[in-house]
Amino acid sequence: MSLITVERKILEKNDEIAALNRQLFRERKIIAFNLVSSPGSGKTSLIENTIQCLNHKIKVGVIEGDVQTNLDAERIDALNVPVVQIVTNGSCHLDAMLVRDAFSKFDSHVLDILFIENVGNLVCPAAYDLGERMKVVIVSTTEGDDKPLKYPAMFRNSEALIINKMDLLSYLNCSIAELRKNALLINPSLKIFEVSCTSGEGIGKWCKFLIEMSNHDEKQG
Ligand SMILES: Nc1nc2c(ncn2[C@@H]2O[C@H](COP(=O)(O)OP(=O)(O)O)[C@@H](O)[C@H]2O)c(=O)[nH]1
Ligand SMILES: [Mg+2]
Repeated sequence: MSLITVERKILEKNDEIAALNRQLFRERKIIAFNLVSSPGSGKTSLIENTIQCLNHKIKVGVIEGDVQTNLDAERIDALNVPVVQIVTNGSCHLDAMLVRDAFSKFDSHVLDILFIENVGNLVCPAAYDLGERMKVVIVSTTEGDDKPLKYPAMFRNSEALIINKMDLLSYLNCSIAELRKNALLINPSLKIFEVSCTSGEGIGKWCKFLIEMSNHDEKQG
């Protein structure tokens, strides 16, 4: 019983800080995306492709979350984009406090979009609000079409789904129709993008969506 109480307290504290993060992002007119997926599905590749596609027309900042190493931050830094690496030292997800501390290291007044790359797994990050505008779940074709059914919380809590590694589809036993059907069964309002970070297919459509979101926010003031 006490374990359950401790866990609830941790989540309550997290939600309090997440609400403050959300308020701060809104005040600074920054759209924050929490990118969640299993390891290797292409979160960092998607961020790299997006940065190149947006070509500094929209100012991007990145928070990288990993259990160990700053390898992903080095990839983003190579593109001359501000990046802060969080090393969780074993924890399987980011939390709102870690994001608050990482965000304080940016010159946040010059950012339009903040990508937060969460630790790779389809379970723990689903439970933690970071103050993001939306979670974006990435699934690659190599993972199969059943993942939405096996990890429903992640798909329920996300607003967009990126299906990555479309270039490999012909080698795999993965049905995009089935994957879409399973995802929409869990969350009928998911916006779905099919992309390949290797060929660049679909990245333009995804970036158009980001630009529209950003323009919409500008108009709302
Ligand atoms: N064939 C193919 N490989 C990809 C694609 N996107 C990413 N990869 C590869 O998948 C591996 C993991 O990608 P990464 O972006 O590091 O995944 P993360 O762990 O989710 O950040 C790397 O070797 C990438 O080059 C893709 O669209 N097609
Ligand atoms: Mg990565």
